[in-house]
Amino acid sequence: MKTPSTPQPGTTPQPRNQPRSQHRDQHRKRPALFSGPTALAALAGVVSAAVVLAVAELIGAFFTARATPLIALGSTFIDFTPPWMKDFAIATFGTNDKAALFVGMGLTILLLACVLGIVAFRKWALGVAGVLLLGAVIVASVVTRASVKPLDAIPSLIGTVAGLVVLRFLISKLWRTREWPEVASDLGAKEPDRPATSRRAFFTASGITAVAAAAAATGGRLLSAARSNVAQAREALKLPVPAKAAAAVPAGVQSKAAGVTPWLTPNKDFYRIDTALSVPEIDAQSWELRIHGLVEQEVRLSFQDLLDAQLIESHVSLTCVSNPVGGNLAGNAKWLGMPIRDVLKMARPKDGADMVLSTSVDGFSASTPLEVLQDDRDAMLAIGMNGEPLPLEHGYPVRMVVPGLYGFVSATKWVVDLEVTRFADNKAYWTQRGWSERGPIKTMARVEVPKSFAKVAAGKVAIGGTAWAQTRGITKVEVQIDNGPWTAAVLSAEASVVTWRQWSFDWEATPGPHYIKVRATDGTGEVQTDKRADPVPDGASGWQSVMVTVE
Ligand SMILES: Nc1nc2c(c(=O)[nH]1)N[C@H]1C(S)=C(S)[C@@H](COP(=O)(O)O)O[C@H]1N2
Ligand SMILES: [Mo]
Repeated sequence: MKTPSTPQPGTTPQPRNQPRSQHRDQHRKRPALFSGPTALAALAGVVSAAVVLAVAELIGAFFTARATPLIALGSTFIDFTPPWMKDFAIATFGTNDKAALFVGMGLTILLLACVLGIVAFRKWALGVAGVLLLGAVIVASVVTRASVKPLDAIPSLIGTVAGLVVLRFLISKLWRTREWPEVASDLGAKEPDRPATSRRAFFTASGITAVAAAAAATGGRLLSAARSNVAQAREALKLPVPAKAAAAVPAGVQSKAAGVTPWLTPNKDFYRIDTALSVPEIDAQSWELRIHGLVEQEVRLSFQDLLDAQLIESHVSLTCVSNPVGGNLAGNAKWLGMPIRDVLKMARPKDGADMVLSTSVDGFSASTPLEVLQDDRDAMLAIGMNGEPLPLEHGYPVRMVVPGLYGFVSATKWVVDLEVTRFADNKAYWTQRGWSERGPIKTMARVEVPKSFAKVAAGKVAIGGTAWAQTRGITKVEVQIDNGPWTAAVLSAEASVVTWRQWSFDWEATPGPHYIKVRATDGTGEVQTDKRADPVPDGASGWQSVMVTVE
């Protein structure tokens, strides 16, 4: 029975009828915070949790499981992310949002493990129930991932059992620790036949288990990496020569201002945004794209079909809807692929269809207007990026690239399914989470040099940056210093209306604080709006303003 009024962490339950004086006595003898039974029970919980994850990781390597517990839990969490939280995560952590998620998850698991350890120490059955509940949550999140087989639950199941065994082993040591006679006489009575033990023995057992868990996790990781040959297959892949080469890039596409981002984004610097906590590894040989739905003829394409098709190559800038004004979630690359138009010609969409829902192997989906995939903007099923096979994190072996639309409604990576359908009948991944169903890219101009809050020397200062309005093109960029007149910047050469365009502006800077504002005009003559909008639901807008100090 528990003390009725003052439950004390670090002490064991006392009989209600104990005299008051003894109660106070007990209080004085309370073991230190980090070495008392409660703290050690928490430690036992943490070690057991590590065992759950490590064993699942190791077993998962033998299964080539698609989702181990951490990945599955994180992915499920991401799927429940409301738009404001995605927006907040990207605004706060940028493309490190996944690392932040892992840290957050790690802390949550740590806390839960401590609590479960303490509960198990005080009331074993309750602790077991808690662990089983958690195991069920893990298994549920594993088996509900896209393209996961029921057998993928086995690593998590075995991990949970292993964790329980370790928890019982460690907790039973605590029950019998002779440094706490009051524990030994109360909880220790659960195991009357077993000999007393010591705190030291507990620490040794915990330490050995923790080291074993770390070794199992590392071994699992290494084994998974060794068993996956997708990266090698990608390295070995020779891209075919396109039937239609990319238009030559004119001289002078790069901004004259030093420090502006390269016009062509190298693959390794290309921003990455997706919901995938572990990059899907798809074997190109077994990859297949199914085109179905409102079509006369269902079509299946193999990777070889793509290699054999009439491929085109073109420079296209991608932009993320989550990009804030002045942000860097945009990139420009040379893509190689098969026009989606040609694929749709084989399938022959039926009347009434107005959308293609593309789905990735891991369950992301995008809704793209059918006519956008059929017009002459050359939307493609891309297999190459800047002369290389797609990097794994950018969609290997096949992704969509659709000029003029934000990625969330068009740029499906690891794409495996195209369903010809109607906006009225189907909603894509982010649309279900509060973002819009369509996403044409808004006209945007960005100042890249000088940087916000930079200190620059008085005299001639080169301002420069990038602007984009894919499919409409950029025809003018203007700069405003403080409240002066809007003045035209020097535009760099334009490669095409589907690539971004850089600019520069020579400024005679005078000492003091100054604000630099920029705005672009697109090919239809429309000036970029100054109306501020957040990324949610269909993209940020407004003019970027950069404060600099001239000395
Ligand atoms: N499978 C999959 N494809 C995806 C996404 C995703 O989460 N999963 N995100 C989309 C979004 S929001 C953007 S902006 C682009 C980014 O492509 P990148 O990472 O190659 O730059 O991919 C799109 N394709
Ligand atoms: Mo995006």
